[in-house]
Amino acid sequence: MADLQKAMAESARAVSETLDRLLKVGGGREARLMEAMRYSSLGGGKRIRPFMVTAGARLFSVAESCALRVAAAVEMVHCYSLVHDDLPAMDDDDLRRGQPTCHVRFDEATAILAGDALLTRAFEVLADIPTHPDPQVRSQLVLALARAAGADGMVGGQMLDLMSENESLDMPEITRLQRMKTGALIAFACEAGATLGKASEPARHALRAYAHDLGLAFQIADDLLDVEGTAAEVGKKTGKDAALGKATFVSLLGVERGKAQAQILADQASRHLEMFDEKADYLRELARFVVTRRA
Ligand code: GRG
Repeated sequence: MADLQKAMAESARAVSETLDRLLKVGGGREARLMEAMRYSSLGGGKRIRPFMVTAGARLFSVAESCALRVAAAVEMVHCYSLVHDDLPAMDDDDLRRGQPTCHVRFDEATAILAGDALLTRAFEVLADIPTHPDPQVRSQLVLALARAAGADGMVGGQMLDLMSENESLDMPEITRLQRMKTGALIAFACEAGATLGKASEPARHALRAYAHDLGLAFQIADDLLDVEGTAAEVGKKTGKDAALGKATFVSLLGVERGKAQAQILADQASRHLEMFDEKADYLRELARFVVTRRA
């Protein structure tokens, strides 16, 4: 795990540098918008999704500069979702990554605009030439991220989540909701390196299967942290799912079975990587990290 932590820290540093370059504050009166975008994307976070991109790209010897742009784009989309999720109209949270949320630090209208602009900047980055010399690869990345982030993916999942308060969803319904809300972006991140590297269909299939199981394991771990973690550890309010009467994997399975299920999924995720050599060790270790993390 020591190696993984070093590799994640190095990837996080490189992604932050890339975000810093891609989100430069200009001189106009609208500079406040970019300040809110930078506040929401440069102030911490585990950078798990960007790491999935850089670790996946490593399997196919993709140029680091290309992988980092895709990693930054996926983090921009993730940060936009957090900014909007924290708004009073949604979860109404005042703490994120241990800091005041964007609408608390700035104001609601600025937070909405900062989220919108992070989302659009992500697509601008993917579509731009330095992301990959082949326009077809760039177009594939744009299409895949749009699908993962939109109505059939993350935003659709958020809609289902908002509608599920005080409803008793069953396991297939929760699984569908979470695969859309958090799984789709994770799946994009895990497959992006294969897209950049023009990998074979079997390789892509293996990464999709890995992402499927890892995404569910990630969500169960997130549910467990909401039950067992503290705000100081997690950097956001905990105990929210129970307070809102939300059905989660853990409310259905209970804590102990939830932990066991997360472990089974993480092991299963790693087994999907059998066709890859030791270059996939970081992804294998990541599966263990996802279910043992405390934040
Ligand atoms: C509002 C469009 C819109 C979508 C919101 C993903 C999402 C949908 C909301 C995020 C809220 C949330 C707490 C979801 C649960 C899983 C999750 C995405 C947790 C946060 O991800 P981490 O743990 O966070 O990777 P860091 O801060 O480390 O990046």
